[in-house]
Amino acid sequence: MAYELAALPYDYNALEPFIDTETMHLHHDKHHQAYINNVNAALANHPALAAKSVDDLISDLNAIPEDIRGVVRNNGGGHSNHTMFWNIMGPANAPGIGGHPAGDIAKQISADFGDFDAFKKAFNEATAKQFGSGWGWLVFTAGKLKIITTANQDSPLSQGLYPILGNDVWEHAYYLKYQNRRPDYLAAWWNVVNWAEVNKRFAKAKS
Ligand code: MN3
Repeated sequence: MAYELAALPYDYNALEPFIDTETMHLHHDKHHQAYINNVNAALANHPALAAKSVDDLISDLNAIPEDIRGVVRNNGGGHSNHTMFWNIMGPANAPGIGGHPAGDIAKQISADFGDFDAFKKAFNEATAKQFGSGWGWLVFTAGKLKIITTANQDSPLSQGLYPILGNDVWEHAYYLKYQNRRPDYLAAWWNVVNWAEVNKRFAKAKS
């Protein structure tokens, strides 16, 4: 079964003014679609691998033949990461979007980082420093939340870590609106985080 691009769970303009409509069209319709096309092409002669969910696929890179492993890591990672990314965001100013987190994730953030502002600062600083293209992530390991970054489209899943949330700092994610001002993009992004979805992912990370 070839992977397919799901529609965004909101309108292309729903994240304005924090993420602009044109960026959302290019990012979802062109970049995410390209990752899907590339991983599908790599798996064309590997039906058993293609039958896995993309998250299962990239959770076990050693199961992938060496001649396609790099392509699958990059493009399967791209598909998984962007699927997560669209779903942990929501329409700006809608209830439960942006602002302060609620629920279990709010309590765990307070326990591990002191408060939400300290957590945001730590996440933004770590992610701003990711050299070149990559992602900033929140994971749960050894009973604690941890901020990590990865290069390229590498997923925490490939390290045995379930991503609770992640922000894309490839230039394609922000350059049209923010140009070289990655820290401004990082600061604005929190306005569109869907905390209900993040709480769901936190529950899964703990299970
Ligand atoms: Mn991207």
